[in-house]
Amino acid sequence: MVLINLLLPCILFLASGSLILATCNGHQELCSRQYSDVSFVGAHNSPFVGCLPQQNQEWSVTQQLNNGIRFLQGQTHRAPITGSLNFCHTSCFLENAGKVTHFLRKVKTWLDVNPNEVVTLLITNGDSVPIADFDSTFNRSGITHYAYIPPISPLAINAWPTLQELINAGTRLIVFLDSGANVTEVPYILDEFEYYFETPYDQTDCTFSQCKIDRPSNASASGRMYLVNHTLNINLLNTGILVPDRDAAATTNSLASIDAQAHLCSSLYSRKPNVMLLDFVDKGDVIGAQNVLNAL
Ligand SMILES: *[C@@H]1O[C@H](CO)[C@@H](O)[C@H](O)[C@H]1NC(C)=O
Ligand SMILES: *[C@@H]1O[C@H](CO)[C@@H](O)[C@H](O)[C@H]1NC(C)=O
Ligand SMILES: *[C@@H]1O[C@H](CO)[C@@H](O)[C@H](O)[C@H]1NC(C)=O
Ligand SMILES: CC(=O)N[C@H]1CO[C@H](CO)[C@@H](O)[C@@H]1O
Repeated sequence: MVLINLLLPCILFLASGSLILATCNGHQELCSRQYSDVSFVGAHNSPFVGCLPQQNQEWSVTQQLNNGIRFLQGQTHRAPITGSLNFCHTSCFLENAGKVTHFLRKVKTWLDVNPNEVVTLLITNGDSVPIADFDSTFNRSGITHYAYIPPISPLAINAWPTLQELINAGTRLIVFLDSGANVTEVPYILDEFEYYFETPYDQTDCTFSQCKIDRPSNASASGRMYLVNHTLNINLLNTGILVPDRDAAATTNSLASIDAQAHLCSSLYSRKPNVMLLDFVDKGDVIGAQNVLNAL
């Protein structure tokens, strides 16, 4: 009896320690939720990091991940001369963030040391690069084995595994491509618009007073997850060229602003957004907003 009394604090300490460790994306409550029932704040143009007008983020991808961002979006193009698949903004002359392989290696290294985390990539295929080139790019980075392959494609919205199931299976990377996916050829690169609809981008209304379906055009909301472009642009020196509004980022990414648009969306579609896509995820309270969306 004395022995048990002596050991009890120790047992409780160890038990609470293991409870704390049993989390999925940082929260025990998320483990039993289906992937399609979890909301993420996403880094829009995650690879374009810096202080120039065409750059959308200030944290490197590893910093984004370290700070709780689990949804990374990026735009690819073929690099001139080398022909490699790179993350470039509109054109590789404007912004060239390097090879997709290098980016994927950083994500893979991060997944290696963070075994309870599920990460999503949304890649756009600006130059209609064949899907096999994406496959070889993924293979070269060593990340492919983490990618989730649905048992059937497309998977119904209510058929997604839970975060715990994805973690247990070691398939903690969900990959979407906006065009050119073909799961017969490459089973883990999923067609974004079979799974999601998106609200309009290039928004200049800082109140985000809409939550319209933009792509696919005429899509029905039912049966789809959805992504909200909560990114604010300004008209650069009245040239008509829209660039991310860096100065407003703290307000755009405040809990109040994200929450207000998410509420509008939820009221229209009777489901909360799956993704709120954001520029400058280092500004505002984006993880706070994600926690509110997930009712944590
Ligand atoms: C990528 O790796 C997989 C598994 O090893 C292989 O089946 C596939 O052919 C590879 N893709 C390319 C384009 O080399
Ligand atoms: C997908 O790939 C398969 C196998 O190569 C091919 O038969 C099919 O036509 C492709 N689908 C589309 C839509 O390109
Ligand atoms: C969308 O619906 C409108 C009205 O029904 C139709 O005119 C238009 O062609 C449709 N667009 C596409 C891409 O299907
Ligand atoms: C302005 C802008 O770039 N908007 C983005 C909205 O989100 C989708 C995600 O797929 C991107 O394709 C758009 O580029």
